[in-house]
Parts: sequence; C-alpha cells; structure tokens
Amino acid sequence: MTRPPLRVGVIGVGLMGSDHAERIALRTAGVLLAGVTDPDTERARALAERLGTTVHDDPFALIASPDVDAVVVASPGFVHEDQVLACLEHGKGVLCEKPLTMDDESSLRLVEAEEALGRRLVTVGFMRRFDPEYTAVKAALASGAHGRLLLLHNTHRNRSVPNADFRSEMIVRDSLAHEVDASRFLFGQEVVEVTVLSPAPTSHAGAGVVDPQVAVFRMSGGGLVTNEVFVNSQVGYEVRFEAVAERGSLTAGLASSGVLCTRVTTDGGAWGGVVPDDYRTRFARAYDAEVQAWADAVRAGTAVGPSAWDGYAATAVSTAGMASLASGLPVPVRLATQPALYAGDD
Ligand code: ISE
Repeated sequence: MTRPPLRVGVIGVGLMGSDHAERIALRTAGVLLAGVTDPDTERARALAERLGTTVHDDPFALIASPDVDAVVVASPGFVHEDQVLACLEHGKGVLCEKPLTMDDESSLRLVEAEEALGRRLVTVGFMRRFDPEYTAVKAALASGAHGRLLLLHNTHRNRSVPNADFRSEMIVRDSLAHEVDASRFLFGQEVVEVTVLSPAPTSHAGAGVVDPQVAVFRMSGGGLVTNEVFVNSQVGYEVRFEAVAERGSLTAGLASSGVLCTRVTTDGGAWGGVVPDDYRTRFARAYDAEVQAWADAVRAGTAVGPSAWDGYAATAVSTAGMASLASGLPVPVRLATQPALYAGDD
C-alpha cells in the first residue's frame, strides 16, 4: 500500500523558509506543502498564492492543525524554543533551521523534552551533512585509509550581511555554528574549547562589528580546527575546508557546483569559474537531499540527520564562543551527559 504524502507546514518564509517552501512544493517526493505562516502576512500570502497553499494565522495554529503532519521551522532563532516544543507536544516531526535556540540552556531544555518523549522528532538544519563533498570526505576518513584526522581548516565567507542591527556575536551564533557542526561531524568528536580572535575588521562591517573572525576549536580527541568566518567579503559565498590526516589531506569546496574558485577578486569574479552568490546556490544539492531525507524519515516514523543533541552541542560551543569573543580568551565547552536516545548517532 502506498503511504499518503507527508503534509508539511513551513513557519517563517524569509530567505530560507521560502526556499524550503518552494523545495517542498516543487522538488520533494512524497510531500505536500500544507501551509505557511509568517509575521509578515503579505509575504506569506504572496508565497502561498504562488505555491498553491494556505496561510495560517500563527505558528502555533499551523503546528496544531490536523492538516499538518510535520513542520519546517525557519523563523528567527529566538522563537525556536517554543515552536519546537509545540511540535514535540503535538508529536510532529520538525526540521528546525539552525541555531536550534539562542543558548545552551534553552537547547538543553529541548533535548530533555525529546528525551522525555522517548523518540527523536527533531532534525536540525545543518545541511552540510547532506552535501556530497562533506559526506565523501567523511567516508574517506572513516575508511581508515588516511589514518586519524589531525587538523581541519575551514573557510566561510559571505558576500555581505545587512549592517543594520548586525552584531559581532551573530557571526559566532549564526555562521560559525556551521563549522561547529561540520567539525563535530568530520571528527566524530565534541568541541571542548573555543577561542575567538578578533583581527582588525574590514571597513565594510558596521560600526563596532568584528568581521572577519578567526576561531580555534580544540576537539575532544586532541585535534585542532581553525576557522575563518568573514561575512562581508564583498565577493560571494565561499565555503571550503581542508582536512589534514596522518596520511594525506582532503579538500572540499573548491569545485562546488562544478566551478573552480582558485583565485577570487572583486574585479570581475574568479579565475576558473564563478563564486556562488549565497548558501542557497552553494548548498542547493545539500538542502534538497536534507529535506528529502527528513521527509522520508518522518513518513517512515524514524529520524535522520543532526539531532536535538547536535543542535544543543552547537549552541553550547556558540555560547562559549560568544564569551571568548568578548574576552579574547579560550573558553571551555561543558556539555551535559548525552541521553541514551542519541547514543550511536553519527
Ligand atoms: C546564515 O544564517 C546561514 O546559515 C549561512 O549558511 C551562513 O553562511 C551565513 O553566514 C548565515 O548568516
């Protein structure tokens, strides 16, 4: 017997939420876009009309709706806790964009709520785990051919971010969070200490904003990660890494979307190819794979991808990272004991 389609509601239809809504309506098998909601009702109405779905008055009405089986939370991070909690209360699978919440205490509350339920319903939108290059490097490392992973060098650049209301901490919490998760994924270890260094900032950053930033992670197995995050690079979206193992190094992100970005300048782009505009282009394959895998898992009554625990571990590093950004000193990351529900997750 064929299963009925999964009816998915999307909360928040800004850049990421509208991208997901379109993906669900047009490019994901076995799902239906069952509704959208956004504080900007005009934006929600226009999208709903274009994609042929309904608008819900508020996120909690959408979550509670009998016509919605599962939810994508793409609202700002500061409202995630209540929305994810409501999904858990209604027993609905939820794909929550990062960050899971704004700090480690609130993320841990979600871990505890899910643990009390006794089954995984939360997937956190760290899409890089679904990117073919990241998974290829992970598999190559797991094969043992290269020995232990020793070092990881991450580069993460955005063309620009809106200057109004932008704060340096947002680089740690909203951007570096991806490197936190990618490092945990590739090493298979926790980040135990974080240091955020503040070089002289670019003149393109807003007043008082430290951009770029350099962060160093110590991993629980003794490995080190260096991270450059530069959100006003003026060029485009560059995300790449080099993983240095005992026998050989593995690089990802140079040939994303089939282009080579060997030399990158503002005067006419890049030698050898084009720099992607933003994450929706660079990680389009990853987002498609993430949403498909999530929908398939929810339909099958299972869970896939980064868990609430992964979301919590990332916010714990971000919380420590924001303290380090303020002090310039290394800050230890202390995690709660991992509940059995998450044991054996990748
Ligand atoms: C944004 O929220 C994302 O998640 C992007 O992947 C990241 O590159 C960007 O810096 C963040 O602001």
